[in-house]
Amino acid sequence: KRDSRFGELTKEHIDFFKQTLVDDNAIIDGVTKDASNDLEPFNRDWMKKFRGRTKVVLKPKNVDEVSKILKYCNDNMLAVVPQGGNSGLVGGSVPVFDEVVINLTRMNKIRSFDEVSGILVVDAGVIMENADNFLKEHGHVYPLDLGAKGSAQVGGNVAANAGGLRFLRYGSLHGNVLGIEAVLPDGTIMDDLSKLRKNNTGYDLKQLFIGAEGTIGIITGVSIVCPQQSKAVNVAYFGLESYEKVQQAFKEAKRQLGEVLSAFELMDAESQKFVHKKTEKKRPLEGDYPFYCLIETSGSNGEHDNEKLEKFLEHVMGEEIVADGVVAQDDTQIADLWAWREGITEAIGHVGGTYKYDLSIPLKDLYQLVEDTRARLESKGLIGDDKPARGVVGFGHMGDGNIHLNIPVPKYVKEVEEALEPWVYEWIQKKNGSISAEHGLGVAKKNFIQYSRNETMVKLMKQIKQLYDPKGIMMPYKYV
Ligand code: FAD
Ligand code: 2HG
Ligand code: ZN
Repeated sequence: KRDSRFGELTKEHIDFFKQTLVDDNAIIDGVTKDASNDLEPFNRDWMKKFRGRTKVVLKPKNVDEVSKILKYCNDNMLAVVPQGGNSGLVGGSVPVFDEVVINLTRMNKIRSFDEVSGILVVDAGVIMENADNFLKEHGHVYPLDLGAKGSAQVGGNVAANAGGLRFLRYGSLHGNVLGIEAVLPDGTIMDDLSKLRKNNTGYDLKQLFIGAEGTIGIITGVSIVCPQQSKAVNVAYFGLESYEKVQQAFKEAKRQLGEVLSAFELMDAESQKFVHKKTEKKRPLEGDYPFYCLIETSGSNGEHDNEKLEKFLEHVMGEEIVADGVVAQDDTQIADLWAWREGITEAIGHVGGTYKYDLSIPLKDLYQLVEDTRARLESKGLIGDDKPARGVVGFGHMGDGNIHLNIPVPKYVKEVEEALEPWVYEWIQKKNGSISAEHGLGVAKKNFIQYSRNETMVKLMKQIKQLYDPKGIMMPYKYV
């Protein structure tokens, strides 16, 4: 139900926004005229699962504009949703009712880069692929990579504390983000855009914004440390006969590839079928296997890395840990192999909708959940070509103990949802896992936080929210 404490937008509000954001295309105004078509992409999430009905999208150009409009919203009790590239997968980036959308797209400047330290300072709205391309021109890479890099923004990455495909090597944004500039709901600008690797002067407040999903303020600038681009990158794609062998392969990869290992990703047979159906590309391996892994190495010495990788391959094939494998010979083949992993979400999306669960589970049980889910939906007669669910797919960041359980459906239906929730979350709780490894809670998981956090933790979160956003204008109806 819409919270009646929040004001409804009027012409007067629009006049203020127009005075404050002077550029022509800075406002999509659905209050004084009909703008439903223009507003639609900002109201609808990537999965087409959540849909709001905002009447206004504001696109500020700098931190002062963000500050003025947030203060105004706070003074006038207008609810707010910050929005980046709108690629989030938990419905956080779109309004639930008529919240004001503050979209960061136009804050897209690279502020500075230091080639010696590798520290990049950007506006929050810089698209991650643009950041990565800029960094590559300077011999560096963005420490994060994910399938939505063409639309997701640096600010969105930080707000969601995204993990992605380079996490195994470069770690969490909690370590890589050195500073944040943010605007609090009352308009206060929090300038903590530090460029220091170490800074132990009191509480590290910027950490609260990493993963806060827009609930305590709007991130406008980010300082982030970026690694050198590796001269030698190799990618291999394997087929394996069992999850037991996948675990052995991971152990061997860590043991033998150690410091050059930069990704270890898991894809099950169903995930690869969906990609194949969508792309119709020739599959990397001839045979069919229940599991596939993608391994990437990144190092500074090509000869040394190749030698290591070859030895590793010889070993895992000789010991029959890996049934078959292929190694990319050039950059095109590297991209082609990665597409079998990165393309899964999009390929599955073509079915229509997807029930998505993004979970951390102790490695030994990581795939068991997918099998249990398959058995459960099968026993209820819910999976099949003419059934409500078209499959049960498991893939993810094996190296980080993070699996993505996806159930593609032509239409979102209660029957499937009720079979999955809260059952999946109960399963996770029993294993002491996390119901959100890297996508956040948004609106999708707001009722399930207690499966991964105890009462004391939830209470402390509420206190923090109260402190930063006493009027509760940021992201109402979402997780806190
Ligand atoms: P949005 O979707 O716009 O917003 C995400 C959340 O952050 C929302 O709650 C929003 O309110 C808030 N927010 C956005 N910008 C700001 C800001 N400036 N200040 C405050 N709050 C803000 N995620 C992963 O972790 N790993 C993956 O591998 C991965 N792969 C993906 C692949 C595909 C194909 C897709 C569609 C998504 C994937 N995601 C992944 C999820 C998503 O792309 C990431 O979470 C991404 O970081 C979101 O960035 P965004 O700019 O699109 O943010
Ligand atoms: C990935 O790892 C993303 O590809 C998306 O986090 C996962 O679609 C998903 O469930
Ligand atoms: Zn992921």
